[in-house]
Amino acid sequence: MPFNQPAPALGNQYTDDRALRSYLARALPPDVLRQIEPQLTEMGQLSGGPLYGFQMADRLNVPVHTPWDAWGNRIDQIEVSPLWRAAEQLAARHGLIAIAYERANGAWSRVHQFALVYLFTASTDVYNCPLAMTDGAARALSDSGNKALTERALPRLTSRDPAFFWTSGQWMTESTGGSDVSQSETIARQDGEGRWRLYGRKWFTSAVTGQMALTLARPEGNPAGAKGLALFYLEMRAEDGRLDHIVVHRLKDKLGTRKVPTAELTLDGTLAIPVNGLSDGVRSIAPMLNLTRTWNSVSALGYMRRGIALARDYAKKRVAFGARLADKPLHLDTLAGMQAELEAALQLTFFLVELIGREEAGELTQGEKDLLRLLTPIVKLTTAKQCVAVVSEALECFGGAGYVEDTGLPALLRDSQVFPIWEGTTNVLALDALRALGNGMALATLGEQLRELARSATDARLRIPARQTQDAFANAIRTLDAAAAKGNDAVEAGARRLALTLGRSLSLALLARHAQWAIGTEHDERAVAAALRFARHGVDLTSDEDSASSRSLALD
Ligand code: MFK
Repeated sequence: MPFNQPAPALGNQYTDDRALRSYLARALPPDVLRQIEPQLTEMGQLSGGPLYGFQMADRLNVPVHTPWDAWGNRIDQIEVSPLWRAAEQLAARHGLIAIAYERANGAWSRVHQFALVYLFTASTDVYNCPLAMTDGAARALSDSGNKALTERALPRLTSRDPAFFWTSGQWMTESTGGSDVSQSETIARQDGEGRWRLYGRKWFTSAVTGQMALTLARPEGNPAGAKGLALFYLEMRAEDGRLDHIVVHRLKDKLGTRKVPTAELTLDGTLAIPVNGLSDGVRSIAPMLNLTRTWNSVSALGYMRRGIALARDYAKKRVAFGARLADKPLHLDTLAGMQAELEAALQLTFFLVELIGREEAGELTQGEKDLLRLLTPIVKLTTAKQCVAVVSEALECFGGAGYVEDTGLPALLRDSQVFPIWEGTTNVLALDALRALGNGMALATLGEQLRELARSATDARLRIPARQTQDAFANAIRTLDAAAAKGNDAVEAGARRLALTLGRSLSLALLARHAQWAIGTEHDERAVAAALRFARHGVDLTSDEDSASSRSLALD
């Protein structure tokens, strides 16, 4: 027999995940952890066992769009892959949306939900996409105060019964662009009976298999720009079961997320109901955007973890140059760097998740609300960038095998590349973070938070990283002030560096706080090693690049 490299395998993705378990042990009240741990263990077993096997077997399946039936009727039937069909059932049964709305564990319910999502996500080929939008729709409807729509849709969006469960689309992107939503061309017009009907082309309607969608449209006669858009609720199918004046043109041929049926479609008189008045649709859809961005962050964590879990297992099996990779100092050094990024991202993302849970439980101060608004784009853009880098490194850990499709590894990288794009690119979110600075309350609260976190890291080894977070924050403020003195171009040019500096500084401060807890409570030094390593990767990206010289460098 010729020699074959051993394939990587996964164990229980919850019990094997020290960083997640340690975080939950610190953050959650013990009775909450005791109560939810069996669900986490079950999801970890599913995710690393049968679902992972299913995913590999389902690898080549993609959604199929059948526009016409044999008799010439327009049907626009979309068949998703077997894995996706199973994922929908599992998501409902495990309460991946429901948990957040049942709120059985009060403010901790979001941590409960997103810990399960983190375990679920990398084994279900981006089924997190329709789930994110479903959660976002449930939240936007709840926030809207529209009692009739909430009563109609919320029980379905939050159901644990797969037969009753609905998923929702979020249709914002038009061919005028995914970022500048204000240019949307879809028109809302009242018919003879006073019902609103939508006319326009939606260009990136992910998860078109949902039963409903929230979408933006401009009521006829409204002014141009974002303010003139309104948020509408629509159901995909009319009472006869046919698509309601919706024509699906085609599914996108995308770099990754190939299981996601992302469609181009035309609305040609689709019935719709205004969610919250006839203007200010961007403001009304913002709760949905903020939640889907949080799903994006949690999913980025899930993909990082998957890449590392596979690379670790392989390192223990693969022998090269006379020893296992797990015994090679340079390979270990590489894996340690990846793990440090994951641990920092995990602390950061779940800090955001805790804020959302406390917001929904009515526990946030105004300063914390402003902080939540600021951190949502920052956490999304920070973790998305980390994910692409870590997953790319994970593929490299397999050498050529990481570049071969039927290992399943290349799909991980292709799917990861959606995270910095979906729900707002890095630059668009960096600009959103600038807007969220508002009157300065968010930055003041962040500064106070960083100081408190630094004070909690008392171990001598953690003093340097703790100091580093303080210095980076101070430097970020100085750079922002200096840019503001130069004008808007300078502020805008530095927005990404500012956002990443704030994101990485807070990650490090949270990781240092956690490391202090882990040495004291678990007698485990590994979070300290993660903090020191992450600190060496750098947290301060500020610089006062000259925007005029950037312009000539970029374009000539
Ligand atoms: C997983 C499978 C994926 C498959 C492939 C997907 C590929 C990608 C497909 C896509 O196209 S994803 C792209 C999705 N699009 C976005 O995420 C939108 C990105 N753009 C933004 O986020 C812009 O910042 C935004 C459209 C929101 C800005 O629009 P405007 O027209 O400049 O609005 P403006 O004036 O900033 O905000 C209007 C109101 O909303 C303001 O409130 P007021 O009316 O009270 O002043 C804002 O404060 C509020 N607002 C905006 N963003 C908010 C927000 N409020 C809370 N949170 C936010 N994030």
